[in-house]
This record gives sequence, structure tokens and C-alpha cells, in this order.
Amino acid sequence: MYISKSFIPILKNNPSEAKIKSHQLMLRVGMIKQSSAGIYSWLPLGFKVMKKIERIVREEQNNIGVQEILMPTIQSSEIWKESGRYEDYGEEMLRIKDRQDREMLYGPTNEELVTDIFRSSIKSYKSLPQLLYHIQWKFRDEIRPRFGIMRCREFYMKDAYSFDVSDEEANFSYNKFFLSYLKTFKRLNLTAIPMAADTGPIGGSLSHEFIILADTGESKIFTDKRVFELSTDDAKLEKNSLLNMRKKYEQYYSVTDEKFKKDEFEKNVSEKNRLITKGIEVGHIFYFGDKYSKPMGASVDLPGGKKDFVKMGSYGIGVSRLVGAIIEAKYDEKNEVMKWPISVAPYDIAIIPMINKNDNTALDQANKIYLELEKNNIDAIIDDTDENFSSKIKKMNLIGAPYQIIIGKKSDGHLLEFKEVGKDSQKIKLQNIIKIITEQKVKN
Ligand code: P5A
Repeated sequence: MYISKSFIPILKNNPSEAKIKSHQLMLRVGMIKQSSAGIYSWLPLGFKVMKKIERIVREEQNNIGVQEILMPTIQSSEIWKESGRYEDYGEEMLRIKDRQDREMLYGPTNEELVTDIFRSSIKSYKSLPQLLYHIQWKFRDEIRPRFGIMRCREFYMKDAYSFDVSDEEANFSYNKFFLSYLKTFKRLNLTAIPMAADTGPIGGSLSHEFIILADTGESKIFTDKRVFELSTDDAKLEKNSLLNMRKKYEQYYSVTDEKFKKDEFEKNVSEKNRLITKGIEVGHIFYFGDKYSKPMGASVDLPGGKKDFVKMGSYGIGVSRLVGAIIEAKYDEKNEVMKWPISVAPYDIAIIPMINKNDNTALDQANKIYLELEKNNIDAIIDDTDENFSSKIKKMNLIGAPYQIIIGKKSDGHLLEFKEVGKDSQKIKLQNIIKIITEQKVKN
């Protein structure tokens, strides 16, 4: 792709309306465009990143055996009246009337709708567990949408739902998602910490928020630093192994401010291990037993002939919010350098040729390199403009492809100037560049 032909509307300076670095960068490099308060269009660069995040989220859901469905954005109010949440949800719900005067709404979440789907088909414990997810737009009429796509009104969420026969089985499902979330965020190159949290309008007794550290985050957290040393490497998708993994995480005090108790924190965490800071909530999981299945009559036949309401949980990941969260974690604001993790980068590599009016040598060489990279499934962007060299580098540093090839006036035979963003450049052959990038892509 040539930068001259791409739809990447770059701004010279930071837009003044943006208060945090992710919002600034996203507007600056034209990843998004606001269409009305808290509602955004996703332009090519932003869309590419979001779709790559979505792919990883999807793969990790499939890996634990969750089945993908797609529910609509518009729901009927009927099911929300059945669960009792139609009134409770309040002003955040966008209510709509259709031409027959029926009360509809733009779904802020899908517990009711998925319970309705479940109850119409599943009648026996033999079909359990059922784990279902979809990735779909949500709408919440937030009172103060802010920070761009971080807290907006329309946003893209992966939401999964589990249906089990008993509390014990439901706990197993919960733990599968717990593990899957840790793996998902790791693949996105983020350290997300599970923290005991309140359940708010979703309800239930057990809940964890997955939080990445960032000064600009909206969640205040209190944690034991040792939790950062844990890994999920030895966890298997099996009941006891998952229980142990969760115990391992829960042994260290880690809570959001709603759950914070000063005396407990001070009793359980030595002074040197205490960390009080802020973070961004990128995922949130809930266990709420029969909160929805009971009022909505979602029950199954049990082995002895009795019936019981299924035990449910729900599990969300903010797919669109993650775009901003990765920027918050990776963008070097001072030097104006972004380096996307290769797994979600809008381009794998930027080719930056020095272009003189009457000499096409560098651009010709860039074109050849591009074709060779393309053959190897490496997605490159060429800056074919005749801007000066330093402004080209500046622009590519903002776009954030993790690698760059710089083609100066005199090219040096078969050796190319190659740079991993944030590191020194080196002179190497194209074949080695392909090898380095391919290896990184496979790993991620
Ligand atoms: C879990 C899945 C739920 O809605 N029901 C279905 C449960 N949880 S939640 O915590 O309310 O949302 C899940 C994740 O969605 C992201 N998110 C948002 N992203 C951008 N703008 C918003 N206004 C917004 N609200 C929620 C968060 O990442 C959250 O963890």
C-alpha cells in the first residue's frame, strides 16, 4: 500500500480536544473519526487494528470450547421486563419504538437475549455445559462519554455466556474464562491483572475485572506487586488445574476501589509489595447463578427427574477499548513513537524511500521489496510521498508499524537499512528481514 493512496488522514499537531494519549494518537493518525458524542467511525488504520484484536479474542474463545453465535444489536423490551432489568437499567439504555409502537432497545449487554435463546432449545442437563459468545456492537448512553473510544456510547464487545447444571460446574466454566482472558491479554502484549470487583447492573456474587496499569485509567486499584510475577504456563483446561491457577492469583490481594478495605490491605500486603495505582478495565467476568434463568424460566431436567434453573455467568472483553488500551500501554508520548505489537499492528513494516524529483531509484527498490514481502505474507506500507526524510520518519513513527526499512540515496548493494522501532538500525539482507518478521508473527 502506498501512503499517498491510503486513507490515513494525519494531523500535524495533537488535537486539543483529546486529553489522553490514546485519544490524541487515534485522532492524529486518523484511526477514528467522531460522528457524534461518544460515537465513532473506524477508519482503515483503526479498523485494521481492531479486527486483528478481534481475531485473537476469537481464537482464544474457540480454544476453550466456546461456540460463536451472532445476536442482533436491537432487542425487544419484553425479555428485559421478564428479567426485571428494563426499569433497573435506567438512563444508560437507549430505548427505541418501532412503527408498530413496540418498545425496542439497542442492546447494552445480552444476558436476557442469550437466556431466551437457551431456554427455547436446551432442556436436559445432558446438553450442559453450554458456552456461547458473540462479538457485537453495544450501546450505553453513558452520561459522560470521554477519552475517545475508551468510554464511549457505541462500542465493540466480545460477550460470552455460560450455562451449567450446578455451582461447581459453573465455577469450572468461570475458571476457563479466567484462564482464557489471561492468555488473550498476554497475546496482545499486555499484562492484565484479575481484580476482585463489584458486579453493578449485571449482578451476582462473584466477579473479576481484568485491568492493565495506566495512569490515565479510570479504575483505582490496590494490589500486591507479586501478582505480576505469576504466569498461566502450567495451567491446563481441567478442573483442578484451573482451581489451582485461580487460587494462585487470589492469594495476592488485588482489588478495585469498590472492594478496597484498608485494614485488610495493610494486614495482607507488606509495605514493599503494596501498589496503589490506576488502570484500564479491558475485561470483566461475572457469576450470577440463577439471576436471569429463574425469572425467565430457563431450567433443565436433572438426572433424578427433578428440574432446576441453570447456573449462569457472563464474560466481557472490550474489543474496541483494547485499541486505546494498547496505545496507553505502548505509546511513547514524549518522543511521539508508537510501536504496535506485531500481532495487531496495522502494518508489519514501513518502507521509507528517499524520493528525489528526477530519480526513481529508491522508489523502484521500495516497490521490489514490497512485492517480495507480500509473497511472504508481510504487510508493508510504502511512503511514496516527496516529503522530506525527517517528516516521513516522524509520520511512520506515529503509524506504528514495528519495523522500518529506510532506503537512502545510495543503496548499498543487497544490504538494507533495517530498524526495529525503538532499537538501533542494522544493515541486513532482505531475506533476513523476512525471517525476523516471520518468526515474530508466528510467535504471536
Ligand atoms: C459481561 C459480558 C458486561 O457487560 N455482560 C456481558 C457483562 N460487562 S461490562 O463490564 O459491563 O463490560 C464488559 C467490557 O466492555 C468494555 N466496556 C466499554 N468499552 C468502551 N466504552 C464503554 N462505555 C464500555 N463499557 C464497557 C470494558 O472493557 C468492559 O470490561
